[in-house]
Amino acid sequence: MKLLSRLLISLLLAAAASVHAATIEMTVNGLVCAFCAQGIEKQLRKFPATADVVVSLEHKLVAVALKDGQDIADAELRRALTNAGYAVKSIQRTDTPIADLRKRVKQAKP
Ligand SMILES: [Cu+2]
Repeated sequence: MKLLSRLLISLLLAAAASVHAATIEMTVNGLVCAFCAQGIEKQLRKFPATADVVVSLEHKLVAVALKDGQDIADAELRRALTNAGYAVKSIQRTDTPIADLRKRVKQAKP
């Protein structure tokens, strides 16, 4: 019985996690300096759904943490980055906490 309820709880947690992505990870070309990174971060923080932003030049990574239950449409993300002068190569929604991404880009080279 204990095992069954534990199984049920883990299934529920897995279902809840898949419903809303916490993080949007984007691969962006054209990032060359810290000034680019700052500009992108500023653009993305304008979205009301943005909770946090991580930009890594080395990894060509731009990540946005979303506020609970909120989202930003792909078209809006592309528009913001294209207007700032960068090319979005991919947009991926993940459950990776932004703190983990921040740690990953600080530690590892791509
Ligand atoms: Cu730059």
